[in-house]
Amino acid sequence: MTRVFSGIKPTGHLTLGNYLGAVRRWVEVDQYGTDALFCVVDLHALTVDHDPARVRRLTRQAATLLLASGLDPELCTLFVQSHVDEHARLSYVLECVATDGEMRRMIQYKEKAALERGRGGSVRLSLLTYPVLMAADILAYGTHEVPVGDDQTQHVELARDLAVRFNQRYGQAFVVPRATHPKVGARIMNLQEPTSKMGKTDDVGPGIVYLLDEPDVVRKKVMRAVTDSGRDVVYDREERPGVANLLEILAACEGGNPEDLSGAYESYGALKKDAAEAVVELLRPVQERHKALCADPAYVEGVLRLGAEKARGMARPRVDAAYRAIGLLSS
Ligand code: AQP
Repeated sequence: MTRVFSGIKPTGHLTLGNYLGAVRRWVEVDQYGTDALFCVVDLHALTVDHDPARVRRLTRQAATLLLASGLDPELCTLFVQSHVDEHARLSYVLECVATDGEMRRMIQYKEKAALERGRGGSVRLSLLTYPVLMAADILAYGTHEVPVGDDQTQHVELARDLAVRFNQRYGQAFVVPRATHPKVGARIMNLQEPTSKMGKTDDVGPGIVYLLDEPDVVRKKVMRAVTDSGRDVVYDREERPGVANLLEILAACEGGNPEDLSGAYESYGALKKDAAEAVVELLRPVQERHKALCADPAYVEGVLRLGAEKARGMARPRVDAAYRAIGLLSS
C-alpha cells in the first residue's frame, strides 16, 4: 500500500494557502486508499525566534484544525512530531550523510536567514539543518508520496537525495519518496503582494486569509486584493499575478481551471465577489467543526496520543535498522 506522509508547522495560524496547497488534498484524496500519516511538525517551529507558549497553543490549534478540515483518525494517523523520538534520532544520522553545501543552497534557508538577519537577529543552526529533520520525518516511515505545496519541492528533493545516498553507502534502508502537488492551488499568493507566497508568518497580514477568519474578514481581504491597472480578466501569472491568484483561488475552491474561469468575468469586482464567497463557503464547515472540537479538547488529545503510539511503532524498526547500517551498536 502506498505510504503517504506530510506535515504542517505550528509557526502561525493556518492559512488558505495551507488548506488549498496541502490539507484539502490530504482530506479528500490522500487519506483514502493509502496508509497516510499527517503530523504537526512542532520541532520545525523552533528554528526561528519563538514564544514557547504560542508554539504549544498553535500545535493544539493546528491538530484541531486538521481534524476540523476532515482528517479522520479511523483512516489516517495524526500526531505531533515531538511525541515521536524517532524523528530527531533519524535526523542526526541523516546529518551524517548530508553536506553543509547542500544545506546552504536551500532557498527557504536563504530567505528565512536573510529575514532573521534583517531583523537584527541571529540565525539558529536548526534553521540550516531543518531540511534534514524534514527528510527524517519523511524517510522514517518508508514514505512513497509527500503531498505538499510547490514551496516544499526542494526539501522533498533533498529527502530523495539523502535516501539514495544512504542506501548506496550503507545498504538499502529507505524508500525514495516523491512530492505530489494539487493541480490547482499549489502556490497561493499573498493578496496584497501577489508575487509572494501566502505564508502564515508573513508580515503582510491583510493579504493572508486564515482558516479561522470570520466571513466578513474574508470578504474584506479578498475585495481589497491587489490586482493591476488592466481591466480585462485574463489568467497570466507573470503579467497579472493578482488576478491570476484570484482566479486560482476561485478555481481551487470550486473546481475547474483558472484559465477557463477567466472567460466568465468582465470585471475584477465580479471576480473578487465570487472568489470571496467561494472562500467563505469553503471555510464555513471547517470553522463549524473547529468550534465543536474546541469544546472537546480531550478528544483531540486522545487522537494525538493514539496517533503518536501508532507512528512510533511504524518508525522505530526502520530507524533502528538505519542506526545499525551506519555503524552503531544495537542497544
Ligand atoms: N501559499 C501556499 N500555497 C500553497 N501551499 C502552501 N503551503 C504553505 N503555504 C502555501 C503548503 O502547506 C503545507 C504546510 O506548510 P508549512 O507549515 O510547512 O509552511 P508554511 O505555511 O509555508 O509556513 P512557514 O514555512 O512556517 O512560514 P512562511 O509562512 O514564512 O512560509 C506545505 O505542504 C506547504 O507547501
